[in-house]
Amino acid sequence: MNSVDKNTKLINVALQRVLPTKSSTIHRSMRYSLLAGGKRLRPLLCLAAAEACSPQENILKEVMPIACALECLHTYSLIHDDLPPMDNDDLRRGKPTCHKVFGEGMAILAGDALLTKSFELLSQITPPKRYPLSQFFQEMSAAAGSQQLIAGQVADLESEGKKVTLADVRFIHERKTGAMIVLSLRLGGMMANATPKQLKALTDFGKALGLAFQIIDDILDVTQSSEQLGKSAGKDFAARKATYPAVIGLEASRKEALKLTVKANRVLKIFGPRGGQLRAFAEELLARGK
Ligand code: GRG
Repeated sequence: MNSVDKNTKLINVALQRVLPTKSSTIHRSMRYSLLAGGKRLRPLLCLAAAEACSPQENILKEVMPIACALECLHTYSLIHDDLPPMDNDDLRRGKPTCHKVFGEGMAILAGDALLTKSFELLSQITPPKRYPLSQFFQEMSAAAGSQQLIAGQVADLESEGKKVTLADVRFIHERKTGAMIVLSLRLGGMMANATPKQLKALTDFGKALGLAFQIIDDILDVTQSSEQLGKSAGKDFAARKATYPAVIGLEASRKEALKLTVKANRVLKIFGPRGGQLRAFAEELLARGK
C-alpha cells in the first residue's frame, strides 16, 4: 500500500469517529455525506504538508483532528452547493445528493452542522510553539468566509449565463477551490511547527496546485461521463459556467494546468525528499486531466 492509500485509510477511520452514531436524522444525513467517499484531497494535503515539515513519528496523529475538520468543512460546502438554489445537483460522490435523500431542509442543517463541527474539531489540537490556537481559527474562518470560499461561490452564482473573462474565472477558482487547498497545506504545516520559509513554500505550492486542480476539474467536466466523475458531467458547460475550457479552450487549459504543476513542483525543492508526497500529488492531479 503506498503512503497516499495508507493515509486515506487513516483519514476514513478517523472520520468514522467524528460524528455521533445515534440514528437521529441530522446525524444520519451528516454521516451520509461525510462518509460517501470522496478523494479526501484536503485532509491528505494537510497530512502531507505536516510530514514534509516534521520528522516526528506521531505528527499524523496530532494533525488528524485538523484533517477531519477540513473534510467536514469541505463536505458542508458540497452539500450546500448541490441544493436547488445553487448548483441543483442530483449526484455527488457517486450517490444521490444529501437533499435528494433527506430533503432540502435537512440538507441545509447537515451542512450547517458539519461547518460547526469543523471548528469544534479544530479546538481539540494542542498548538505547536510557533503558532497559537487563535491563528488556526483565524486562518480557517478567513478561508471559509465571505472573502474566500463564499466570495468564490457568490461570484460563480453571479456569473452564470454572463460573458466572463479569464480574470473572472481565475477570481472564482482561487476562492472557491484554491483557498481551501492553501488552507489545508498551511494548517498541516503550522501543526508541524513549520518555519516561515516552509509555510511560504506550502502557500505558493497550494496556490499553483489549487488552480491546476480546478482547471483539470473543468476539463473533466467536458471530457468525462457522469459515471466516471461520480457527479453530473457536462453541467458547467451546459449552464455556461465560468470555466477555463469555456474561456480559453481545452488545449490551452491543459497547457495552463501543466505550467502550474511545474511551478508547484519547483516550490517544493526546499523540503528535499520529505516533499515527495506533495510532489506525487501534483503529478497525480495533472495525470487526471490527460
Ligand atoms: C456553498 C459556501 C459554498 C461553497 C461551495 C465546494 C463548492 C463551493 C462548490 C462545489 C462545486 C465545485 C466545482 C467546487 C470547486 C471545488 C471542487 C473541485 C470541489 C470538489 O472537490 P473534490 O473533487 O471532491 O475534492 P471530493 O468528492 O473528491 O471530495
